[in-house]
Amino acid sequence: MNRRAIAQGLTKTLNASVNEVLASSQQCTDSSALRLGITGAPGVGKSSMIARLAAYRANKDKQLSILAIDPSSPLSGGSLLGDRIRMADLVDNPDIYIRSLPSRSANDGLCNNVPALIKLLEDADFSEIILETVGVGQAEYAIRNQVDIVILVMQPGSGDTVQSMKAGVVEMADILVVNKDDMAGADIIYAELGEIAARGGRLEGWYPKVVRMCARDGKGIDKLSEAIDQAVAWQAQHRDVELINAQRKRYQLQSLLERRVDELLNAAEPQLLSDSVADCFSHIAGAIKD
Ligand SMILES: Nc1nc2c(ncn2[C@@H]2O[C@H](COP(=O)(O)OP(=O)(O)O)[C@@H](O)[C@H]2O)c(=O)[nH]1
Ligand SMILES: [Mg+2]
Repeated sequence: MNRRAIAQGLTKTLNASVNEVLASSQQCTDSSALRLGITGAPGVGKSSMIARLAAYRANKDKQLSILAIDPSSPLSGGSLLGDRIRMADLVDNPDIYIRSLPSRSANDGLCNNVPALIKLLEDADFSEIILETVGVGQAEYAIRNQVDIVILVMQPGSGDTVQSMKAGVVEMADILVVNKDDMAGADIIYAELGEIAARGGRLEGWYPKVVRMCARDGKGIDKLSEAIDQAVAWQAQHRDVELINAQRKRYQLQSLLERRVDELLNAAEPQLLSDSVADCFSHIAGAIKD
């Protein structure tokens, strides 16, 4: 893997303007790479879990990349993952590429040009691409259509965690993880998630797997990896590739349009706003294509 080229490509793509993305006219749709989305509140152990998972799943025939879109992620700070696992463990792994990205640039909790960033990694022949997003509600919805499998990570002991999660966030996951199994209260949240999973997931016929693990010492990572393989096998039989591609395209289209409208509004203010809303609207709508 050419880390330098990948790093430069990612930076360029991250900063690409709407027009540059359009000009590249790449189809950011389904491919052979497996896309895993890992989400959950800050501090539940997403980064720690990803480090374990990546080390467990990567090998010379299966290279893996990680995009961490998490402003609070220690990935960006240097010392990755708390006490036991260090960034160095992954950085030294020839089969893993990690990049952390600022989420400031997009308003949905992801960053700009996520579809094109993923496409770049797919073209670089990674077999698996892991996206870490901070659990702010919006990002879960934004990520859902960009990945094949959504993994929601939770931890015990935060009281009424499951009930208090925004409706739909838990239901949207394909795999539910109770991390920090070493902490008190893990049984309770595990049972709660089991009940939710039994109702069925976002894909009809798929009942989300519930996995408990401890990212700190790695216990249970084999179960998580197994759950991913089961979800992949199930999806291979049941997924509607045309629908998935349409949803991915729609997301990309919508985020490019939103950015373009933002750009135009910023450029036109404040004079523009002295007109009626209808006039402003026609002005912006007309300018979108220019
Ligand atoms: N007790 C315990 N702590 C953990 C476990 N996994 C992660 N942590 C700690 O939780 C904190 C947040 O972890 P991090 O991976 O950065 O969480 P993220 O914000 O979700 O990416 C760190 O101090 C980790 O060492 C675990 O399984 N058990
Ligand atoms: Mg993190």
